[in-house]
Amino acid sequence: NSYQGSVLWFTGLSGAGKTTTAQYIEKKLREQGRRVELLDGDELRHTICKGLSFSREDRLENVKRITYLSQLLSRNGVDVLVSAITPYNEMREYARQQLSRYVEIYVKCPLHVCEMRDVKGLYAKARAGEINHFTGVSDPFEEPGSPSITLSTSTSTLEQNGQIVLEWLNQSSPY
Ligand code: GGZ
Repeated sequence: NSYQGSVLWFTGLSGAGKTTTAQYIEKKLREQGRRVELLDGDELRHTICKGLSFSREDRLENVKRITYLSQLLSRNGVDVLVSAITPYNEMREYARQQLSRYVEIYVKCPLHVCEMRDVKGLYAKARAGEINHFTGVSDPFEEPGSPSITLSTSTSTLEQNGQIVLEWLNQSSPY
């Protein structure tokens, strides 16, 4: 089997909806009979990325490990969905260079909306100074310059965004 999986890389602020969107697409792709794996930055930080901080250096290391896992899976025909903030252009360029079927999906949502949602209460903690280097508050997020797809989670529904990605995939042969 020479099918090469794609790597759908969801980048964006904490709380923008990366994981929720990725989970939705994961389910749809699985229903199409594809083999799919979702790699969630926040989850991997409890296992193979345990102990890494949120310094620029450690974030890059985090992304390198996720990229490596994505390589192993995708070359064996698994479609990979990555959900990780990936705040620096340098990191996204690294992933793009390493992965032959890299699809960058910018999950766009204004900071004030992420902050209003504050699903995990992390923004409040960051504002209170309890979390240092928090992306968007006390650490940078460089806007992706040329994503394959941009999704707006503040103005579109989950279903609409899912549809955009699935249609994009259908149109990009040989996917
Ligand atoms: C950003 C942080 C931080 C800091 C903890 N900055 O929304 P979440 O909670 O579930 O996902 C975020 C996750 C970020 O890990 P990533 O591996 O995606 O980041 S990166 O790609 O930059 O390596 C957030 C939580 O961890 N979190 N502290 N300081 N997000």
